Amino acid sequence: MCRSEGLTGKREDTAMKTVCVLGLGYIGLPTSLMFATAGHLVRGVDINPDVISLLGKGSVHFEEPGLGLLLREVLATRTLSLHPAPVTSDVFIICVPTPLGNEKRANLDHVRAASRSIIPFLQPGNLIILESTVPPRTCIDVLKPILEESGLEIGKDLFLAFCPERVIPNKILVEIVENDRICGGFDEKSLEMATGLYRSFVRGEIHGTDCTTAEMVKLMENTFRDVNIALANEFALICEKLKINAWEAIRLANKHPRVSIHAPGPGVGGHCIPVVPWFIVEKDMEGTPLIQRARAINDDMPAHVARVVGNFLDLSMKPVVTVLGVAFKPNTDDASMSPATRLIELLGQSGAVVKAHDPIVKSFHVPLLSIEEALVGSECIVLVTDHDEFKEMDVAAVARAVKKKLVIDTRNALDHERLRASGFVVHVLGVPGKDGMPF
Ligand code: SAJ
Repeated sequence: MCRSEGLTGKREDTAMKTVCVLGLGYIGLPTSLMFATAGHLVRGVDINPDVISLLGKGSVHFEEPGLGLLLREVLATRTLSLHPAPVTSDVFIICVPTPLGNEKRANLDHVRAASRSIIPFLQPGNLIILESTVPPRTCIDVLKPILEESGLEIGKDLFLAFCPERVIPNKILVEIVENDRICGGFDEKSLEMATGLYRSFVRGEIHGTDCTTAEMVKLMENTFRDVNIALANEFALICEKLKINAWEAIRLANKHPRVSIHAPGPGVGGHCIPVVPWFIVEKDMEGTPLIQRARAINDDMPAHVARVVGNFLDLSMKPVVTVLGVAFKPNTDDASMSPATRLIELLGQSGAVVKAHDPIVKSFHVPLLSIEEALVGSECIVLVTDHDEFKEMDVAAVARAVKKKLVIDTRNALDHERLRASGFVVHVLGVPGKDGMPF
């Protein structure tokens, strides 16, 4: 037995387990750290030797508040050990990526490989938990047959559950503890075991259901967000045409007690929201017109922003366009599937010389320049990511650096009055051309 106080502050007697976590990325690493802090013996496994070696030195491979500190703590107390391959354990938790594959279907190669890799280590009584986001029925149709190649039967010798994460980057260590969780069990016993395990650190409620419902719940959550962002984007485009301010209209509509319209923007990025709706669509192409339309609207937003830039500048004349921010969301270093990628590509194809700057992102597929370099000769600044740093920019210095004073703010995040006072023409996504420019 172990007493878990740790980060959860909750004193709960739970049987100490050996927990093997497969995949030490955005979810697997924090999950390992939380189980280790709660007193379990965690074996973190990653197929990438660089990740194992870096983590072993107490450094983390992505930015997340508090993560490095916690890693060093659990390494020092030896409640976390790091391994290149699975180790015999009571529980196996699979946290591997499920990217979008061919024909916009989930690529489950990593899930299959991780499941196969634990077969030699499975013993009667083991619990296997999938955390990766997957299409409905993956536990039943994909995981179960693979795990049963061990000769052990799910529901009799082995127990299986799907327990998706719900955390948001930058607040992972808070949300992983505080948020309610959904836990889908193959049967009652699997559900009971998985729920008991997560209770060792989760302070939110744990809601039990079956595996396939839990898989669908996870997809519904992100699809809800994607469809709502598409609605906000569609409103923004209509408001531009109607010559009204979409942000003001949304603010007022949200005064209704049952309305909560999302924010328009240059498109939707990240590991999940642009990908996950397709995991529902692949199960029923004919039955998902709304989800598919929402995806198309959000995917087209970078093209809309590129068209707006083209309304102000003759791109064939090769003007320098400065893209500020390539992260998919503010104050993070994560540029996965960022709308900046498509925008930069489209502007480049139209002839613009694109210079990109991001104060936080370290690596991106196009070179990231310093703010000074990115502004030299600029004829248009496009704000893509609303990092705090951009909101605090020295407007007078920016005005001195650029060739032409034009800003396109796709997030309605900058101080437009200050920019205009320094002589900038400012266009805001979803707002008619105050400065006299047509759409
Ligand atoms: N965005 C908008 N308008 C909005 C909100 C977001 O354009 O009103 C854009 C953002 O700029 C960003 C993208 O959408 O490019 C996604 O950002 P996000 O912050 O909404 O989502 P993620 O991908 O960081 O995290 C989501 C979360 N899911 C939900 O909010 C339903 C998180 O809780 C999940 O854990 C995560 O997906 C996941 O892993 O599934």
